[in-house]
Amino acid sequence: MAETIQGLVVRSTAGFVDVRIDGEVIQARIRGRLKNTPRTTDLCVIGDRVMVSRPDELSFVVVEVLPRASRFSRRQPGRGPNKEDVLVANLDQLLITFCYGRPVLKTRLLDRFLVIAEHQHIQPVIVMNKADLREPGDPSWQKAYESIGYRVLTVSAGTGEGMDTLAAALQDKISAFVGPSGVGKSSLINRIVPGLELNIASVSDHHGKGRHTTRVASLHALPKGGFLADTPGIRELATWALPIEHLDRCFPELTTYREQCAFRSCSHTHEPQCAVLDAVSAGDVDRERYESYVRLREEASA
Ligand SMILES: Nc1nc2c(ncn2[C@@H]2O[C@H](COP(=O)(O)OP(=O)(O)OP(=O)(O)O)[C@@H](O)[C@H]2O)c(=O)[nH]1
Ligand SMILES: [Mg+2]
Ligand SMILES: [Zn+2]
Repeated sequence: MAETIQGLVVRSTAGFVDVRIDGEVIQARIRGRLKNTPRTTDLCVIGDRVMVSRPDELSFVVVEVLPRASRFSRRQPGRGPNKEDVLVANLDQLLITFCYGRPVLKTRLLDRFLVIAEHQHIQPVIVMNKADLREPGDPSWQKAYESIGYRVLTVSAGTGEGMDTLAAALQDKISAFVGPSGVGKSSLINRIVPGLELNIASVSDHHGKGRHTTRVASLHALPKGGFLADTPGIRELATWALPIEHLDRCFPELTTYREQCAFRSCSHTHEPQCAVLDAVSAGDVDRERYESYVRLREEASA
């Protein structure tokens, strides 16, 4: 077997991947034997570290996908088989992106993104784009998240507001923009990575529904170090492989309370002497966040 070399997957389409090796991007096919191995997860996605061999002058072959340190994934939407849909592997930071104007922010969906980031130990940052469309007055949802300890960055790809702070937060990390279609993920990346010119939705969308302009996820090198992924808009986000008994740990504001419940395996939904339920009643835990917890719990036990 010829010598193998390690690379980083920056784009992945059926059977072929673009791999970055020493600052250069090459196209490689995935070895047949790898493709035919049974699995419940995606074989090779952006952010994966792979071993590549070069059987002859003209071709590159991925012979191994290295274990993932972390991944942003969900349960594959639709009914089909129970399969993991991995969007990006080996992430340091998840840029959970929503916007002012349209499409309107859905905090239930935001909480799903946060839970997945917490479960995978990926640093979450909430990015609110289209600051130019913001109405006067601090929105109340933002204070609730900041008091839990989440960072909220208000930016505008259109006017450039907040872009320096955002760019600084990306330095030397592997980050990914994730969020619904139409919030401006690709627009933000175009502003950060000079000369990239990703496709963005060009006409204003009157219905506020995204149109899925980005179809294939891609990873881009940042000018001063680090990588930044663009991903297609997400409408459905069912958690994958999150044990129900771990769900309360994915809500950082419950940490101090969940240890004080009378029952060790307290679900924090109906038990007596539940410190979480008490904290919700007392207004010490945000009721909307608690409601997200209950819904995710119901879903996980369904
Ligand atoms: N007003 C305003 N509009 C913006 C801003 N940033 C992006 N947009 C607009 O939002 C729309 C969607 O932008 P995209 O960058 O394609 O959104 P996306 O999140 O990549 O969408 P998908 O690829 O479908 O997931 C476009 O019409 C942009 O021009 C902004 O800061 N302010
Ligand atoms: Mg896009
Ligand atoms: Zn409890």
